[in-house]
Amino acid sequence: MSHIPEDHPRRESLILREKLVEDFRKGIVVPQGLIAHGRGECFDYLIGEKTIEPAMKAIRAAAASLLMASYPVISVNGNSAALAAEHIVRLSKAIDAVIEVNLFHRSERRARLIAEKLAEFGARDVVGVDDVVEGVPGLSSDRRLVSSRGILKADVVLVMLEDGDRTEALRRLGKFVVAIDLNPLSRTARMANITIVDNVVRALDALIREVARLRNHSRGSLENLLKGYDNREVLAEAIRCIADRLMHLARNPEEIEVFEDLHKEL
Ligand code: PTJ
Repeated sequence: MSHIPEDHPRRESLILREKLVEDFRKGIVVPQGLIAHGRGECFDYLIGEKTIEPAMKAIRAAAASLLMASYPVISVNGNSAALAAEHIVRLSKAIDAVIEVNLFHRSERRARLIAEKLAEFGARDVVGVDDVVEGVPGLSSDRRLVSSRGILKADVVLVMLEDGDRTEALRRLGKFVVAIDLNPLSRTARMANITIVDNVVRALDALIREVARLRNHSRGSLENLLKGYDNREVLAEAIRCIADRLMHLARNPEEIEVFEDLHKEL
């Protein structure tokens, strides 16, 4: 990994980039994944690079749904493995979920490399490597290839950095889909039952904490939490967060950080 100075103002963001580049070189991340990350970074800027309140609402509902699930599955692709393998394994243990490798740009080698990376972080059993079947009707991408011990059997599926077609196809199959996607306008965001508009790294961290907090709550209280959740409203709230933030800066130019002696340079 390239050296990133301790005091670099954008250190956290650069570390994530380095993780992706490193795993791109290893063959875990595809080139398209680097582009997808750039789109995500842009939305992360717009939400202020923090977990916004609507994301917190979605995280609470997601934790409730995962705790109530009878067969939860965490779907992992190249980018999510590069950015958050450790979080994914920790969450899978906390909710007793199966981890499945599911790729848009699939190759057996990539699937195996991702499973090996997850195993390095302590994953016991990762499906979706050499046990996949054509399991998602109406989907022509490689994401239709799923495991009968994983997504095919799941009632709740957690997806990250997705393409909307698959989320829609999973919904048609009757799966309850929780998505993590920084873009509140994406098809994935709109097709999922619950959408966490946040960076996958922050979102998983918060989700693990929320699962621990809700673990001993009664089923009735978890059900109530879910009943009160409205994904359309939460997405609208996330869009308002971005709009309000931009309008605030547009109306208060003194809050835009610039180099003070800008004009003296002329
Ligand atoms: O590993 P593969 O073969 O399965 O391919 C993975 C990619 C990411 C290439 C594939 O799924 C893809 O093309 O995804 P999309 O359609 O570009 O969608 C990715 C979505 O994730 C976009 O809406 C991005 O805004 C969002 N995103 C990017 N980085 C992050 C993110 N969301 C959360 N956290 C991020 N770090």
